[in-house]
Amino acid sequence: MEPHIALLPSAGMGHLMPFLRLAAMLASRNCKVTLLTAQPTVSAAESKHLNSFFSAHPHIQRLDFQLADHPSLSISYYILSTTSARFFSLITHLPHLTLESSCVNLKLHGLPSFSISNIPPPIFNPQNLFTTQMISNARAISRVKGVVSNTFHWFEAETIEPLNSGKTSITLPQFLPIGPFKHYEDPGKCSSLSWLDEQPAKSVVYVSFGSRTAMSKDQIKEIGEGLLKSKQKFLWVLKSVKVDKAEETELKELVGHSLLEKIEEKKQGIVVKEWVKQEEILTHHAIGGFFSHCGWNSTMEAAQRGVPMLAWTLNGDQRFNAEVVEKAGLGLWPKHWGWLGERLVKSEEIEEKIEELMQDHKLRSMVPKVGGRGQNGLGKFGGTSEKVVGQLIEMLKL
Ligand code: BUP
Repeated sequence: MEPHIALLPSAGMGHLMPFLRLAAMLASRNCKVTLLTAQPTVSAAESKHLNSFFSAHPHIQRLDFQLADHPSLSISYYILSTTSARFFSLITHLPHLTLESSCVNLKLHGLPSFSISNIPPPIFNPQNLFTTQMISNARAISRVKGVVSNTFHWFEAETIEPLNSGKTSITLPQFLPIGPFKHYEDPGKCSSLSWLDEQPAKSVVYVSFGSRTAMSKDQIKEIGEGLLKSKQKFLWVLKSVKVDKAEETELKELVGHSLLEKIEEKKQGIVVKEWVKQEEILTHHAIGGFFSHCGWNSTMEAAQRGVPMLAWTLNGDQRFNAEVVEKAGLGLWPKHWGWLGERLVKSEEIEEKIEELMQDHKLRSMVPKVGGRGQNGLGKFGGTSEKVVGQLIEMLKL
């Protein structure tokens, strides 16, 4: 008998998207899937995505879950980790760590070492709400049966192997890398794709810093000027508000009148502020590079398509993710740009790195290898991730 799997995503697009992909993946392998949808959702974008997902997947059951309810404890729990294996491995150890910002490196038994400067600053403050919640979640990890993750063995072997070796200083559940997640059918085409259709192959930089990043006007101006100076074509998705709220600011106000006029006049690129179909954009033949905040979903979307990345890590797990990108040969990471708001990154610095992203032969020859490895992971016969999916489904039947 096939297993019946209930999935419960937490709030935020960066969490919801991988859960929808996992739901579609398991349902396509004859599992019965129920998606518990926490109510109320935090944004209109989430409700819209859920509605279109359920109409495209009528065989997946929807169950609204009021946040005050408590699930039964008599069932087996698995976690879908929505970050890199590298950052997850740090989180698992948080309840047992005393972090000193004066140290350079952190060495946890059995795991590769971490640079202290890559750890998000709130983690050094035990009173911070984000930190207390992470520590409480980390304590619960030992009670789950397995940790499903949108990564693949080749991409993060140096972390995945020790996590499953039993040699870490704490006992951890099995880590199950089953990525890169494929995108599920979502009918309709977004307007920026028509502009891309007119551009030459691999000529356009796609610029997006995720759904939760609001930048200062000065920084937006430097990015715009830097893109123009680089002489590369660009498609720039710009957000002005944090945490998935509806975008109300006019584009002109967001970018600034004179910069927007300059962009329109030069016909070098387009700027949009609405939600785009990022996966379709990254698949488009005109895309030659991705200037990104290195959110883990975005990273995996670029990795599976072999799109070179320029990482600008703004907060959270992003520096850990960028380390993975850099080590795998998927992209560039100017570490000295710092966390968001730490300093103003000037247009000349952006220009220089965009040129390197689009023209560096060594980088551009390495990246297709990463894409090939990602595709192979989910190959029907012998793919490392495909084998783990089979193993997971067997575990779920028990
Ligand atoms: Br913006 C945007 N369209 O316009 P990450 C994002 N996405 O499809 P985040 C779109 O949202 P955290 C848009 O493809 C990815 O699947 C994108 O997740 C999609 O970043 C997802 O990359 C964004 O993990 O989350 O949302 O900043 O802050 O948790 O890293």
